[in-house]
Amino acid sequence: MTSQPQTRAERWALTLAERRGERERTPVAARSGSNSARKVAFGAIVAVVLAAGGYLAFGDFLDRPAAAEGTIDVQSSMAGFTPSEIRVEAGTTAILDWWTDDAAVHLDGGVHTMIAPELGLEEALPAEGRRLVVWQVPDRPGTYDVYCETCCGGKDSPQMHGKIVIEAA
Ligand SMILES: [Cu+2]
Repeated sequence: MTSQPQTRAERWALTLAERRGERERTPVAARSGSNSARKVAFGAIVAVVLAAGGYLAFGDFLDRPAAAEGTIDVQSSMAGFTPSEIRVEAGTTAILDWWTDDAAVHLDGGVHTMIAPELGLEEALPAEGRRLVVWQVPDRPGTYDVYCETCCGGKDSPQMHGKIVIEAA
């Protein structure tokens, strides 16, 4: 007696059964293995994207050398001065380590400024620049206004004002 299927329908049934059997024989471990390989690949891509984003967000900051010793770190940006309150000692020489990441296109004349007429301060900082401002602090303790007049509305914008606090020596 033969076990060969005789009809077309029987042959099809056999073919389908073989295919089903093939799928079932494929080890579960292999299938989930390729699945976790995909997860690892996805995780790696996510990690690379996050790292690149982090570098773009903080790279400039990380590359920037720390403020020189004895200097006061001051940043100018569209948010104004950071810190917004600069503390110095009366009658001393203060050195401001002044910097900005802003591009020239956002700044009138391509500079941020630092202006405190009462204190004899009138300085400019080129876009994406950094410079030291050596300043002889008057012997007049008190709180003074300082502002930038070359961006974001300048003197008329409260945002562009900071404070200089001169402390008694
Ligand atoms: Cu400015």
